[in-house]
Amino acid sequence: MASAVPFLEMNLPSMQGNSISQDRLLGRLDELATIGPIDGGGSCRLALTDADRDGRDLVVTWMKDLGLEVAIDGVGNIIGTWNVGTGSPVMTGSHIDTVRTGGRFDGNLGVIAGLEVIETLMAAGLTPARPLSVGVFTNEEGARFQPDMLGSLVYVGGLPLESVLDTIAIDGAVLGDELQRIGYAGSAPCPSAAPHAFVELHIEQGPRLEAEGIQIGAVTGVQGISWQEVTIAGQSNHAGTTPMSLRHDPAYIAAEIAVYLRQIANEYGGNQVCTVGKIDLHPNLINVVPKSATLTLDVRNTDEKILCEVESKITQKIAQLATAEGVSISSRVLARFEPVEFDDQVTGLIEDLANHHNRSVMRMPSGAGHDAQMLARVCPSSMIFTPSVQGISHNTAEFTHTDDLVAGTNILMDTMWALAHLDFTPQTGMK
Ligand code: HGY
Ligand code: MN
Ligand code: MN
Repeated sequence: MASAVPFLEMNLPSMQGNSISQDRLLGRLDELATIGPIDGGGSCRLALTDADRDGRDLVVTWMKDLGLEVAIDGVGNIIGTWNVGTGSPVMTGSHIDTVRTGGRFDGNLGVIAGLEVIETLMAAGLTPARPLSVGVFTNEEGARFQPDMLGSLVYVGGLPLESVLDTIAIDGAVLGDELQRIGYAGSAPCPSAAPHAFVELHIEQGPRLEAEGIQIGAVTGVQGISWQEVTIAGQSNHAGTTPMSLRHDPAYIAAEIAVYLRQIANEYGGNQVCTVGKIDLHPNLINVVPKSATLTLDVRNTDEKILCEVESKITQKIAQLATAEGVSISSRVLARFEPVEFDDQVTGLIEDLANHHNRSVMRMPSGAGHDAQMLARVCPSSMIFTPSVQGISHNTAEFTHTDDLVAGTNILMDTMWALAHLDFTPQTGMK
């Protein structure tokens, strides 16, 4: 059901001839991309590294230049608020931490577009009925610390801050120490008070919008995510002298697991995806049958029941492989989030506003995890997607056309304005 938003009565900013500034939007995206630069024009700003700190400092400067109230909470989330109007804020935002081979739009667009919306409204002398906030959430990617969306999960009370501060990174660093080291162990309370509503602008990071020739995604929810780390312990031995029949080879089992994940994803089809993204062998030498192999499994589906079924089959298969090879297996859960449904009223509003902006639009679930899926636990939330060229992301070749960036940000502006003037009876199950 789309929203029946009385646009004419709302006098949306775009209806008063206001558009965001393309030059300012692109200028900030370019400037942020220069922090943690890597070949190919992307960035590497793993959460709470020096590069992440430098990116944070830049965004905080932008927020302060806009006169926003800047709050930093105990897990390093940065919230910039334009404190006008009354009541709880309409919030937008995303993340600026990246994967190791990050593009220039993933997360960054959502933060910079939020600032652009506020700056445009200020310049137009338009004051919303509610405060507007822009969030920069810590460790959305989950590349250095797990789980992903860690900062927004703490922000909504999904994980206690104390337990999170002891999280160990893939490089051995401790999350709380890193927050202190980069100067982002803030004092603002978390969990924080729930916003009135939350809407996130993000690139799709997949091929669907481009393939279907659609300009805007009105996102209906986020698929379920299951991350685990599997450690296989075998017998280290000489590569040249050890007969194949006597081997207990963790690398071989790791490879078998990777092959099985591809097989089961193909067997289930549909939205099922399975990825082995990280394999570490020890001692990782050409002439040594490894002592151990540690690998990560990323398994996702929009349907929780199917996701559980796939997880269970993977667990059984790993046990069979281990027994046959005479290796031992241990595993730990790194992240487990059930599928999330966004508030249909907010998704409907986005759909209507896309039409109002003469942009083709379709409803779709998100394949990637996002901070919005955590905010959806405490307030009506949804997302606006812009197309990704060739569906590429988590890759420096990530690209979205300027026209789509500008249209997405203008729709974000009208959505935030409308949300500031709408009172919601939350529809989705708030946790
Ligand atoms: O893994 C994800 O879906 C997101 O990029 N954190
Ligand atoms: Mn992202
Ligand atoms: Mn990402």
